[in-house]
Amino acid sequence: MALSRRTFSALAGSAALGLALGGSGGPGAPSAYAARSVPTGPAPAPPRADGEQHTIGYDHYSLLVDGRRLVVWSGEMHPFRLPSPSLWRDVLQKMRAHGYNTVSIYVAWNYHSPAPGSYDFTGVRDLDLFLRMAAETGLYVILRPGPYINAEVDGGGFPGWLTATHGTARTDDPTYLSHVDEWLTQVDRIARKHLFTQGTGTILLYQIENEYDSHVGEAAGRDYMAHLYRKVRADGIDVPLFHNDKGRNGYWTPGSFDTGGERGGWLYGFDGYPSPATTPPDWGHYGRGGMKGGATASPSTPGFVPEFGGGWFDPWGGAWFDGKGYAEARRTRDAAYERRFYLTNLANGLTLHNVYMTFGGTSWGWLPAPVVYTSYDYGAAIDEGRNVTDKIAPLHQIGHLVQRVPDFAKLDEADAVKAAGLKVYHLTNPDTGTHVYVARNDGSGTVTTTLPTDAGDLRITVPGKDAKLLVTGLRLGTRTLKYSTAQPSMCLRAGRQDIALFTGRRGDMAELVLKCPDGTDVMRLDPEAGWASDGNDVHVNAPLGQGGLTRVLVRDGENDTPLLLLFADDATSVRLFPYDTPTGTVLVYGPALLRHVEVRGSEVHATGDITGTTVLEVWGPRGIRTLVWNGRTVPTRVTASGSLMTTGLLPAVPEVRLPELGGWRMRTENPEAGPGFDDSSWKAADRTTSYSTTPVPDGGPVLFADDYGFHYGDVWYRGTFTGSSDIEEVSLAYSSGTQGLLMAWLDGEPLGTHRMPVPDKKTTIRKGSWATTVAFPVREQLRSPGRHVLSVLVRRMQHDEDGTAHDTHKAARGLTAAIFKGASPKVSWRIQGEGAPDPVRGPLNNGGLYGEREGWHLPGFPDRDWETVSFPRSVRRQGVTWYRTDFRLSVPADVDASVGLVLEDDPNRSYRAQIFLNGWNMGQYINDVGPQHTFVLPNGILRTRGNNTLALAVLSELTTLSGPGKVRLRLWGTAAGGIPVNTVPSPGR
Ligand code: IPT
Repeated sequence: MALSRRTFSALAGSAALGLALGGSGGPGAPSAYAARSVPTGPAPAPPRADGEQHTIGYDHYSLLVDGRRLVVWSGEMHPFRLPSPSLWRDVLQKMRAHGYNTVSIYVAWNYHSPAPGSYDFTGVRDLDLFLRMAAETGLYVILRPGPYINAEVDGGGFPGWLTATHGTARTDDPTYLSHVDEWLTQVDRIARKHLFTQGTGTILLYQIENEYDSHVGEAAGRDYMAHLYRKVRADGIDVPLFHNDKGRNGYWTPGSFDTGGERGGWLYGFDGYPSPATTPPDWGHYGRGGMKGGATASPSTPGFVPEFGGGWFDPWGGAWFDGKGYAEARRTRDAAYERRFYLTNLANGLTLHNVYMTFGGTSWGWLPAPVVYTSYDYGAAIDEGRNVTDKIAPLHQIGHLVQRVPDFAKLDEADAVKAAGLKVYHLTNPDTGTHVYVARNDGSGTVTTTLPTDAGDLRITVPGKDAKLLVTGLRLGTRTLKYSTAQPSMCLRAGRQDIALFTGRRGDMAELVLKCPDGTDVMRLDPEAGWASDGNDVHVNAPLGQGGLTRVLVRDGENDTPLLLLFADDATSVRLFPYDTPTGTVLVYGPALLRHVEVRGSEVHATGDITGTTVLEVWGPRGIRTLVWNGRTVPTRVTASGSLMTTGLLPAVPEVRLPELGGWRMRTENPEAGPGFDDSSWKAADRTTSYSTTPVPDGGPVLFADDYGFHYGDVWYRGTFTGSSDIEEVSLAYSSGTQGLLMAWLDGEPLGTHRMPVPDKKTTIRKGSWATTVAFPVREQLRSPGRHVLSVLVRRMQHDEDGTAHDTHKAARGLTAAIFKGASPKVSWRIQGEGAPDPVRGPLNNGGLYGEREGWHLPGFPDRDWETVSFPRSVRRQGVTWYRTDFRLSVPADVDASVGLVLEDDPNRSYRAQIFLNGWNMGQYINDVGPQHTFVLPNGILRTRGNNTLALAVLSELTTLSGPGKVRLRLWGTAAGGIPVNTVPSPGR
């Protein structure tokens, strides 16, 4: 066993690091630090910006924070997918309460940079604020600023303007690197103020690049990675760096590229998104079953999965993609899926885990990559409306377990164990002697069988496609557990007693045996539990989920620390929240969420959320007598289990009523289609060269929108030519991404619409390029000598990601060529896309529709003279129609209401709508594609106590009638509690 240990300490600058880490030893050379085994012991206290210097080291088993073993249990969320900073804190607190100790975030370059040299980290882009909140919440941060991130965002996070630059991205091309350096300088300037090593924040680890599996064996790739490494170090980032290997191929292990002589500052990580249909893979160090790659590729660093599926993304609906909506993702990757795969990861000795996603959020505006629609809910444990779903149970239980039971930070493989019908993993902790068994059922039927353990044969039941964790010989405070058929989920000391929680499925029978001296006094505090003593051991059993929490108190004369055993099924276990305060640990049972606890003398002040009537019960430091919940003292009594329990039930959430939406006003636009429109302020599209990967058509001109500085949303073209009666047809070639669309007019008369892909799949699109040519016959009355104007609107569905590092984000967007049949007139083109970026809402909020350029989406736009209409609507029109209304909400101040907007209509109608709430582009609804019908309206942008403006920009075709049909507000979740929400500035007109 390799026991070398590396400490990566708080040092500024890479030179000093190189020294401290042992200079320029080659790959595999012994670390400057003597090999020394780090014993199993309590995990470090939850992190904060405490002003102290800290070390972040590691050995083969785990990270070592200030010399203590830390299991990283991290959840991914993207601040850029939640454009209301107050709500970041809500999600972070939910993660902390449910067992996470770390948050992992991407930082998306495109979100912060509207143009080269221009960077914005204010408002909804305030990275500094996010990092402060994470530290205040007591979470470590894994920072992942790319420069490439993938993440199902436009261009994989590359800014639109990068598509129009020279050089191949994701290589060591100097032009590309100069842009990258500019980005990293900006991010690192903020990140270096929040390093855990420096005590100024909680950044623990930092990722460079993302799933980079091209150019691996080439100098272009190695030099690129080396450049990024050195750049980040030169910027003063002194925490361990890492990369997430896409294919578990052993790419980018320590020593695989030049880190400038620095050793010990690089971890190896690999990602995994196994399909629910597969057998969970053995990716740990043990290299079981001949498995190569995974952690075996880097024996000196701890097993690290920077991304492991906590759900999956969903594509557009309709015949082509068949996205089914996120309820389906949450069904196919349900709680049992997470338990089965994550327990396998634990059984593989992995000790750094990140659940991608834990909160998916919203790809609002023009953020989504072509592969996804607006919602990025991901089927994650916390849904897009910020509601905690029942998928949280395994994550909550495992998260608290690995934080509060230190044995899991150091596991060796132990003798093989077999149990009929199950796959069994057997591990031990070499210091404590605890044995760990993960019993996994890969079949679909329930298996009841005998599991031979070192503490004897255990009768266990594991449902199909599920898994169970058992331990023997585990220290529970001052006592020892012989075995348990239920999973230990936490063990803590509250006041003068130890508390241990055991969990399982509803209806399971938990059986456990404690080593206890004769004369042990066992008190069953809830009637469903049973117990017996045989002089040496105490046997306890409890059916799970019969009446909530089951409590059993164990006391004996020789030991003045009682042990309280708690038994809970999944639904009950997620209402148990441990919280460390400076006065000691507090355990709270009952609420839907515990946000914060403070002990002030004999008073416990706790805040959190309640979603249904409940008791509150609190165990804590000695002498607590009063419980103050969300600022109000609640009557309590002291129970036999040593807790304070409310004497009555806390009330459920007050009712929240949402108004009907009415009073719509309507205005049509697209004057650009008319022959008389003045386009003299538009840019002339007359370039002849481009850095796009799409070839410029012979004889030019370049019509690609990116080359004219238009990167997001809709783009208009007007081509003026002198006509002749010979023109029979005009063919328009365009490239748009998945659900793009092109509409054309000649002299103001509709020529037609083409959609990408056509819904019946009969289109001739080259998959991957989303480019095609469409021919429009020109009717006789439009063929005449004299001036003609061809107007074309292209809805672009963002740039491709660049997953393979072949500049696919540079595929053209917009019109690519126009060809006439019957004649070849010389056309002079002008182009217009989005206006100057909205300084508050950012570059991805708007495209180039007339209404957007004129501010029709903004609050306060004078719409009094617009026509009054009511929904449902039935119109036939090619072009853009806007609808606006106002509505007022009065949600009680102490209620967190999550609100969505629902659009529904006859699915045969071909139209789509962009949804603007108070000027913020909350996404795109495509009526005949779906699958998304509900769009989140995030509080902060949504004024829950005030007035709101809703605007819909509807793009409709001639082929069918168009709506909107039914448009309504929907209550997505309510909780009594919540967090204070600051209004997000929403400047109007
Ligand atoms: C992996 C990416 O790293 C991440 O950004 C995201 O795209 C995720 O997948 C899927 O949601 S890459 C993939 C090949 C698994």
